[in-house]
Amino acid sequence: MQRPTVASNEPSRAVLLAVETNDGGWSAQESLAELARLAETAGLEVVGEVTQRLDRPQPNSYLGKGKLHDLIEQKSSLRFDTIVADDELTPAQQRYLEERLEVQVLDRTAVILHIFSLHARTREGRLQVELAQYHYRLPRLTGRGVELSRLGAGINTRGPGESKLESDRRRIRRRISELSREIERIREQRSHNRRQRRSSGVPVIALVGYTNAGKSSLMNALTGAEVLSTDQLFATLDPTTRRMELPNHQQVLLTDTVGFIQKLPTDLIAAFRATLEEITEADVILHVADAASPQVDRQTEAVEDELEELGVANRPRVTTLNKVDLISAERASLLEKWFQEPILISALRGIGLHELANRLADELAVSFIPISVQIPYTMAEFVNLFRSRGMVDTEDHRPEGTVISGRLPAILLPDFQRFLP
Ligand SMILES: Nc1nc2c(ncn2[C@@H]2O[C@H](COP(=O)(O)OP(=O)(O)OP(=O)(O)O)[C@@H](O)[C@H]2O)c(=O)[nH]1
Ligand SMILES: [Mg+2]
Repeated sequence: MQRPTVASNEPSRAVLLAVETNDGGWSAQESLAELARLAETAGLEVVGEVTQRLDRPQPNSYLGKGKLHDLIEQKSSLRFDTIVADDELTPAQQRYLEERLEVQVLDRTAVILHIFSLHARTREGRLQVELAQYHYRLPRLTGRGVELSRLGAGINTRGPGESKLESDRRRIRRRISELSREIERIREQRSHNRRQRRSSGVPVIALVGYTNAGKSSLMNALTGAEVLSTDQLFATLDPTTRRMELPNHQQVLLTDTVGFIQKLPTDLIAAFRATLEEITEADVILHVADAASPQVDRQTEAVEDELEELGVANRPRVTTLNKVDLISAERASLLEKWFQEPILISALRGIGLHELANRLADELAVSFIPISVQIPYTMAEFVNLFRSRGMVDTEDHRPEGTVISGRLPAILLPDFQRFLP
């Protein structure tokens, strides 16, 4: 499924393309710098960049015709064999660029998918990436085949292009449904494991953050785990969970998983649904922001958008500003105002970790909501759930059922709503 030229030994020479839209978000320059890092992580050699100011990308050609003409002029001097657009290209844009420039045409999504395929370690991770790649490829499979099939239809024949295209499509659709079934099986296994973890009564804290913010480094610093942490985008794909003891001796589980990035297509997030459920079921979200990144504010917006998308924007949250060893005191105090009660840490140098652990303990305590419920004897499993996941103050056995007063993690409240007096 990989585009062979990306994976071959000679690195492809790539020119990056971006449209500056003035939408108040990332500047094209910043976004291109990030795309360059993505491209390099994917094994491409970046040999040039082109940006153009437009209201929006051209529907058929992405960049304007004049810019493309300039680019064609530069083909022999830059010797590029690949272009990478900073936005997801429509199949029509991709086809047009391929025909005009006669080079490999990639976009941000294709590059991210390629990195994912290089970094997936577990069977689940690999299946999810493969599924996302097929979803990406299916509408783009047309290529020249579309013209052939259109021509063929006109004179009522079935050209070789069409039948090949159709059989490729069928094969991909079949594989997509196989993969979806398999991933669903793994997802059930994962949610079974999660339920078991839950019934063990240990709260879960999920690390989230922009890619390269230092989630895995923090995981390692807090738990002694040995998750790979490197100066690369999307070093981590597969989730890892480790036990950790807070200063009040409370045991918690810490989960490290895939990072976020701006312009991450929803399809891609959907493919990682099973993995991201580790986040959606956490009691507390531990956001790691990279204080040393000049784009930390926009990176945080991208993270907020994803958390919103995952439906966990209101989950109890602790925010850390990582890599404070790299920033000045002035910048630190500025950032402290911008974020909500952040904890300044350095995962690498071990700064602020004790304060962080204390804050996590506090947050877990307040994320437990006081509640009194009456549970009928026919639904005794909820009594067990309360005992294992909540904190019971009093438990009383009455004719109508078990009356429990105590505190429950906010995330479990909906399950107990029906037992309110
Ligand atoms: N100076 C400094 N570097 C840090 C700190 N924490 C992490 N890093 C570096 O930042 C880079 C990224 O760290 P990771 O822990 O891999 O980041 P991540 O958030 O897990 O990234 P992905 O898994 O790729 O999304 C590595 O080179 C780390 O050594 C810190 O506190 N100070
Ligand atoms: Mg990581």
